[in-house]
Amino acid sequence: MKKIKQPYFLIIGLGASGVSMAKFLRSKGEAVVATDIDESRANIAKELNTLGIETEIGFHNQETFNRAHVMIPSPGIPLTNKFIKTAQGLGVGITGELDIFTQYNDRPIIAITGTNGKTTTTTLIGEMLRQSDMTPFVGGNIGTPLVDFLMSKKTADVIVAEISSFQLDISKRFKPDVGVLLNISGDHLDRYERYTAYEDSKWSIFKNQMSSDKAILNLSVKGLNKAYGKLKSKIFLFSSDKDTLTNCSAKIGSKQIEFIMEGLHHRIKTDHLKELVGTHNRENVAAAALACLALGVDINGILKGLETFKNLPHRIEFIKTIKGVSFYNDSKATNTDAVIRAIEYFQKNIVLILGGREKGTDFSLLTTAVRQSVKAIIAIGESKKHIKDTFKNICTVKKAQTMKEAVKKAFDMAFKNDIVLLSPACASFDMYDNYGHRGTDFATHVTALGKK
Ligand code: UMA
Repeated sequence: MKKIKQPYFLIIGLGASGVSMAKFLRSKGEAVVATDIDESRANIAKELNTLGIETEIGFHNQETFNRAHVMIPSPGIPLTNKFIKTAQGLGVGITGELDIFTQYNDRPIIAITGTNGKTTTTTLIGEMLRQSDMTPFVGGNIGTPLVDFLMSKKTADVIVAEISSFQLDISKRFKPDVGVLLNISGDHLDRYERYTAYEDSKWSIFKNQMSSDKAILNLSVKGLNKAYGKLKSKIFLFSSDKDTLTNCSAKIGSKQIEFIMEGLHHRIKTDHLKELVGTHNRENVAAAALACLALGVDINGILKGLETFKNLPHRIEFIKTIKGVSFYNDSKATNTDAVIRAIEYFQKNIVLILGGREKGTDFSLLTTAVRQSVKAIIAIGESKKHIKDTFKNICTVKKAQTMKEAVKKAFDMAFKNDIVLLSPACASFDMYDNYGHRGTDFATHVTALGKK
């Protein structure tokens, strides 16, 4: 660190989140230093240098951490990182994107968290608001950092923010006007010492809410009773397996969702929603509609939003049928709960492509669903052996080195009317840049197979 003498913010990691944060703080006149352990971030560092941001790329220097005023780690960097820990021990402050955003934002916020369904629900709320003639800014963990809104010249009636547990872990001040907790199941258990720490992280989305704020909750989330009493905000419940028809709630049936809001009854028919199939999506619809109703949005805009919503890629996405075998890309299913939802949705013979980088994954949680509908598993990625060991006495398990080989082996094992499903229960980073890259590769090999 050559030049900077005054107190500076240290941005750790120059992915999407770090780059935006560095630019934002610099635009506010702050002294900013940024560091990334990956040499390939050198190009983006050059761009930041032109803005007056000093960078250290390809390594981390403890001295640079120790001399910072406040550190801002990217969400993907564990707070147990030794450079961060040492600097914290010396009294260096630490904060994250949510608290910086809270400091500067004056727009109402709908924030959505949960293990699965966050992106779909966030996108759906954005669509419902747009169809109600409102202007939302949709961002957060979904991909566009929240501070991008603060830097843009755009206006918005509402911020719709997808929020991850990693973002919540470092937040002290974030307070959504409407907070949504969709569900909690095992994920990121490589990052959390205990499952309860991950649960607590998810619940913390409500910790700063006041009586005028709203909490949208899945009645079936474990630990609800314990956390419920502590919430200061007004509660709105939804559930697909428990009776919820109290005031301010949604009851999810197999073909419709019923709402009671301050004495008014609404009904949303769901059996025709081809873009939002399965119980998990009906829960997403209920949560999104409740969030909008809680904000005072008219039911007609909500209904229009449902009609115009397009399913997001890599989520039980139909690719192609070849000789009667239908291929589906569910690459976004990066934990066991998401895979169970996909298997339960099909309820027929499935050849499942499973595996990748584990996150403290307990594959045995899939046993019941696999016994019901999976005739064979093709194991890919770093977790191949773990998967083979878990399922070898339950169904046929074959290993594949590449996605091409996995698609070929799956097709060979499938009969007419079977499903080949990529639903990996793992992160993609052992073989790909991200889940999207993995899903696209799967689709490419399926399409090529169809041409042969
Ligand atoms: N890095 C270091 N030092 C380290 C470790 C990493 O410098 O010790 C660097 C890497 O070299 C890399 C950067 O940190 O350049 C990566 O930071 P990051 O992993 O936080 O990635 P971003 O691109 O900033 O993306 C983050 C979120 N990523 C994670 O939470 C892991 C994105 O969520 C989010 O869209 C983006 O900010 C914008 O807000 C992705 C995600 O996978 C989709 N989220 C998890 C999930 O949904 O399950 C939580």
